[in-house]
Order: sequence, then structure tokens, then C-alpha cells
Amino acid sequence: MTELAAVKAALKTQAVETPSWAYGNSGTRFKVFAQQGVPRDPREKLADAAQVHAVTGVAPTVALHIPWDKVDDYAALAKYAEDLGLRLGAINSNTFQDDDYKLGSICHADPAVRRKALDHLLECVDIMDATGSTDLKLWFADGTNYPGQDDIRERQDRLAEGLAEVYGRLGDGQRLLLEYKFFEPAFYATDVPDWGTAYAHCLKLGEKAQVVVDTGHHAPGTNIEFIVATLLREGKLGGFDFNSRFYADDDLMVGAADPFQLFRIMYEVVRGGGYGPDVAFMLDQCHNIEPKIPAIIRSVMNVQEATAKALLVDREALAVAQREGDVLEANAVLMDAYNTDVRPLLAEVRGEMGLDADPMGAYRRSGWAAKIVEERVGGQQAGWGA
Ligand code: PSV
Ligand code: MN
Repeated sequence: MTELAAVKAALKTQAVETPSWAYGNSGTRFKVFAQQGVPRDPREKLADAAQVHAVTGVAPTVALHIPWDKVDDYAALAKYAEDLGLRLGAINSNTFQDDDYKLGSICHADPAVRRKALDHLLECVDIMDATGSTDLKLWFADGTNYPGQDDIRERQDRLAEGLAEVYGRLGDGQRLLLEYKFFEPAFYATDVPDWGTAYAHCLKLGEKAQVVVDTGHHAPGTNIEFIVATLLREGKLGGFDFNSRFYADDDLMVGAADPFQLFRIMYEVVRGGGYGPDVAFMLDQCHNIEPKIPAIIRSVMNVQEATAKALLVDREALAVAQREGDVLEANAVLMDAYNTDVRPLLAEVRGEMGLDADPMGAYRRSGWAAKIVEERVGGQQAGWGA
């Protein structure tokens, strides 16, 4: 196989998971702007996700958030997804929207609150059993706002105890993915603030526990690709929540704020052997002011473009320059790949996959946007938090 053929083959196997909540309404604490045609239940979210997969060919799974996507029959929902050509992906837990969780969930000082949160997490594993999902994605809003508010060390002990119980409930082929975030909603000390804390807990738990890197969950200027390289080296990178940030956890389209950073991350993924089924490439985004389905299509394309560039890096030339200490040449090799216009290559790949070369145009021409505006009237629109 020529090198270009190998790059194309790799691009065809790509899988980007889209989040059910990105199809619903979302906003800031100032305003949630409702959009016409927005899904009213998990099935309608899946129907929208099927449109994204139909035009990109690389978005075959959808992440669910519980209880936002609560249904009576999860096996039936999985079957519905299958009929649409999709599969249900990671099950995301939610221990942050109940009044009981004001001072935390599995790190709370009150054992009754910890029990309630743990029961929810165990319920999420039951849901995985029904849907066939392999990944349980845990993010905890737990933390404190003021020094002295609670014992930082004890909160870690409670966290470890809770995680161990959930870990023990995992079946064969199921994983626990622990996500970190440096602040918000807690403003002083978050209980899983960084990759080091997530890594330490996952290491203790065992092989089925891995770290999730949400690209929006770092302080400005953080070298995320270094974290990615390190986690891959340790065999502990479970996946990504892709999005973009300008200021904090903005949840904008991946690749919108800093496409160069996305390329650098994808290069470390490729270089570190993480491009494959063991690392989950998920989006975690909110489309507050832009139309949602096209924004998700654009996001998937942005990930594809960064991946194509990463795959195009001349690794041999790079290794030679690095070995020779040729700083400028090494940097030039990397930048050559980054500066390649990969859109024609991806258009070719899509053609070979039997897809339209232009996913955005294909969606526009499909008539789906007008159809859902016409059909989805009445009922309660889905939204972030519902
Ligand atoms: C927290 O900010 C987070 O990134 C977690 O992944 C949540 O589950 C998700 O956002 C909800 O959008
Ligand atoms: Mn996330």
C-alpha cells in the first residue's frame, strides 16, 4: 500500500461519537435560545445523529446522558438506533443537577448523598448492559468554594471508595472513563481537577479505568498534547471530549478556536498508537447560537481534517531531524503537514466511501432541516439539562 493509500484507509476507519445533548437546546446562564425543529426526545436526537452519520460516514455512535435521555426501555432505544444505522455509545452520568448535590455527590460528607449518587452510577452500568455500551463516562461537579469548607483529603478518600464500588460492578468489556475539569461549578478546589488526579485514581482501580481528556477543561496555555502523550504512554488514555475554548469551558465546535492545537493533539494520538478503537473520540459540545446539526457535521469534519494532517506527518523525516538536533527542520516537517490543505484528500476519501464530497452541502440539500421544522411542533423541546 502506498503511503497515501494507508492514510486514506486510516481515515475511512475513523469514528467520532456525537453527544445526544448537542442536538438539544442549550445556552448560558443568561439565556437559552430555542431553535425550531429541535428534538423532543432521545429518539428524535438519534434521528438527527443519523443525518450526521449519513453525510460524514464517520459518526456511527451517539453518547447518552442520564437522566437527560431516560427512557423506559433502553434495549428498544438501542434497537431504534441500530435501525437508523447507529449504535449507542458512552453512558454519561449526571450527579450535578439534583438539589442534594449542592455540596457534592460521591465526595459529599453525608453518606446518604454518597449512596444516592452511587446508586445513580450503578444504574448507569445497568443501562450499559441494556444498550451494549462499553463506556461509562464519569464527570463529577464535586468540589468546594471556600478554603476550609470540607476536608480536601477526606473527599479524595470518599471519591476512591465510590469509584471502587462502581468499578467492581463493571462487566467484561466495560470501562470506566474518568473525566477531569479544573474548575466550575466548584471555584476553590475541584475533587477531580486534573489528569494527575484522574490518573492516580484510575491506576488504583485497575485496567478498566481510564482517563478522559475534555479539551475544554484546562487552564489557558496548557499543553494538552503533552498530557495526551503521557496518558498514552501509560496506557491510560480512554478517550476525548472534544470541543473548543477561548476562555473557560466554552463547549464551542472542536477546531474552531485553535485548529493547530487539535492537530498537535491528533499527532500525539497517531504517534502514540492511540488512533484506533481503544480511544473514544467523542464530541462534548453545545450549539447555543448556531444551527445544531450542521455545527455537528462541521465539528466531525474539523476532527477529520486534523487527523488527516496528523497522519500526513512524515515521521521518518521528523525522526531524522530530531536525531540530528535540527530544530528548524523538525519544526518544518511538522508544519508542512499542518499547512497541507487536506480538503481535496478528504473529498476523495468520501467519494471512495460512496458519500457526497461535501457533507455540509449534502445535508443542506437533504431537506432534513425543513422537515424537522415542519414535523416537530408541540411537545417539549430537549435541552441541556432535560
Ligand atoms: C462537564 O463540563 C462536562 O464536560 C461533562 O462531560 C458533562 O457530562 C458534560 O460536560 C455535559 O455537557
Ligand atoms: Mn466533557
